[in-house]
Amino acid sequence: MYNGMEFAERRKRFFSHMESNSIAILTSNDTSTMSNDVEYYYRQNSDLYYLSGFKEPKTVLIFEKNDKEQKFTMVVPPRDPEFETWNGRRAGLEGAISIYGADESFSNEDLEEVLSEKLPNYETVYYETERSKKMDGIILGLIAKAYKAKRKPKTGPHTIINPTLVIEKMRTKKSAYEIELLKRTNQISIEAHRAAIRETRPGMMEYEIEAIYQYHFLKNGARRPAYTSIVGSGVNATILHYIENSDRVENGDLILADCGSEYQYYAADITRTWPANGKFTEAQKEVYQIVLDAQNECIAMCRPGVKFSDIMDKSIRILTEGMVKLGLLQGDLDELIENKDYRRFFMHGLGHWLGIDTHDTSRISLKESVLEPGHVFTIEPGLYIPTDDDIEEKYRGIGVRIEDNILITEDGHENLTASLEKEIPDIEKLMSP
Ligand SMILES: [Mn+2]
Repeated sequence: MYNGMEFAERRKRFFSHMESNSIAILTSNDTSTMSNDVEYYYRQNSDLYYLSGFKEPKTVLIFEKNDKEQKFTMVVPPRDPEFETWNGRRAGLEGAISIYGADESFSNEDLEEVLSEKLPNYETVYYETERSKKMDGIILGLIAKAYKAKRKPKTGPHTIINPTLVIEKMRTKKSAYEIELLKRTNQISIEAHRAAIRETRPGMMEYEIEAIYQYHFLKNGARRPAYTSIVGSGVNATILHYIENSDRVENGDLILADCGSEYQYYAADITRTWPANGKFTEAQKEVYQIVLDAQNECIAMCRPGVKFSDIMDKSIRILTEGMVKLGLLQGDLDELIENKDYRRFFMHGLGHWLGIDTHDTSRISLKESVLEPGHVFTIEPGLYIPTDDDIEEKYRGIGVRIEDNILITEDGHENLTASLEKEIPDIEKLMSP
């Protein structure tokens, strides 16, 4: 259901962040060809979507802020009965106003004309380069032309600001409406994970497990995964972004599945690791419990006012202690941390923002942020043990990652994926016939 009020509220806030006498121009992502006339599934530019809820390609949003007004303009593909018969419905110029709340709308066939009338009137231009080469040419051309025109007094555009920096700052704080969508996409993904864990048997192919996720995502209205599903068995679990998913699951393997749905443009990002035959070996238990302890302790730290880097440091300390305990590393704990020796077995960050994108608002460093209510991010420690000769044989090729999605609340946090089993007895129970 399209929530017009929500998007209007976001635009109001975006206007309030814009400098006086400025214009913002946001361009949709280009479509992309898979082969001949078959296109990849189209996904809107996340910032454009955030401010409009509009999903069609070949669209431009224009925000004008001057002494007299704040005007929101949509330049969209016009209605076209023949095109729509082949390719689906369009909102058109009328829908842009009546449904999407534009103050005015134009056909994208008139884009250059619309921009050449508006852009020279503003000093500051919010525009993200390199999203569309064609738009880059138009915008930079118009700025150059306005400059050459030597208007008196000179008031033409002279500053370009990347709007993404402003919008991403807004996007890190989720509204009540966004939190509802994040809860829904997480619930869908939790059910998918639970089914995958329960239905796993030695001898299955990794892609059969991937299929369980796809089925549950689609069946529940999440039309696609938020990212390419990672299902690695055995030593494949030690490859961080293993997406081939084409090996046979052997008895005695651990399976690491990092899979999340996208529901109404909101991503879930969950990882679980479980034994193919339903029982962890002692060596697998040892490694798994270290990662789980690190994850549980880090989640317990999540509350407003805490620096994410402190949580990250905590995870590194617990994991490095574990590496020493397993004999993977030898020496003084502080020195091992100082020298980053742990990176041989834990080589990625502890988490990332989550929202419309799986790796949400990536220009804003989570690591350098102080947590606030409305923040949503992942906590995902891991241990990845290579098959090298210097490692005790029973630990070779074990890969474990456990990932939950955390919302910061007024007085602490809510783990949006808490109901999905991760304690060893709970996973073994879930898998028992
Ligand atoms: Mn993640």
